[in-house]
Amino acid sequence: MFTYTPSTDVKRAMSASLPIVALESTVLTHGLPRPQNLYLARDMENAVRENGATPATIGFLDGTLHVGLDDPQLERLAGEMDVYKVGPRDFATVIHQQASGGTTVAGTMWACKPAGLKVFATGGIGGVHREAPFDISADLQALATIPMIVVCAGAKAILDLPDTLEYLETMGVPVVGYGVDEFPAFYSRDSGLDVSVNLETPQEIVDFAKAHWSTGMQSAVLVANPIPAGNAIPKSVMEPHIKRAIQDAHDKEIHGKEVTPFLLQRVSELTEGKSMQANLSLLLNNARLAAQIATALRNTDRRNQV
Ligand code: PSU
Ligand code: MN
Repeated sequence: MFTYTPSTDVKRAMSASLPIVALESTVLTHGLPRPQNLYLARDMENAVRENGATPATIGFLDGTLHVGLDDPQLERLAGEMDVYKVGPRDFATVIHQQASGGTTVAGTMWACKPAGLKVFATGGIGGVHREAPFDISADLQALATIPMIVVCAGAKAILDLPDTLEYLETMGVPVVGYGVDEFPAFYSRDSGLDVSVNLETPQEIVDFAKAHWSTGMQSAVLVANPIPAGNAIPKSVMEPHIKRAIQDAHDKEIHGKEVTPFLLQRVSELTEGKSMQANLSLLLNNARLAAQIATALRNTDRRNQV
């Protein structure tokens, strides 16, 4: 296993077996404009703390993988202009170049392996892109192979959601709706698509994940937590903006890892910032739920030990 540097808080939480929630950092470096990205990072960390867990925002600074960033480090990563978007294939690049970068969902999950972290909150996972069937986010590969509980608000609505769910089924990743039967679509609570199971409480999610892993399965459990109703934008309102943004990406010949950041930013412009507000709201909502799940997981492990 490779090495990582835990923050003081994370080290303390690890040695006392306290609940920890991993947080990604591509959303900071590539997903949101400044300075909202830094405010969001702090708000997510506070949301985790208020719900009884220790936040571990993960990212690379000068080639070192940090599991938990202290506030000056968070400020630095959120303020850097030219940093990498670090998926699994970019780990060697940033280590070799001693560079900095925000880890994607897949990159963050990979970093959680040596750190032994089991619960992770993000906004929306990557997936299969529309009209580009071979542009499949490495997030799906990570979900297929790393046993963690990942809390999201569904897959980003800019994606092909039916194909994304098909891929997750192929790879043996259960998709849990948190109190819902319908797979949420990031900005919207509706998608017309089914989850594989509807669970109502953090404890139920923990029991479900334990059952999943007791079978020897090594895949993640994906928890889809719908955006709070007050900040949701109906699918019918979002869809024309998303179509327009995808067309713009085509016209501008945006490819590869630039596609997702471009689409998120373009959709935010087209909705006059409403989609960004929705994005912030669902990120906090997921941080809260993940902290509750991490706490339930720790309590369950303690009970099982005695
Ligand atoms: N969710 C957000 N904003 C983001 C992302 C997710 O609300 O910026 C990031 C995540 O880090 C995710 C990445 O892993 O986008 C997916 O990128 P790609 O489609 O290139 O795999
Ligand atoms: Mn891609």
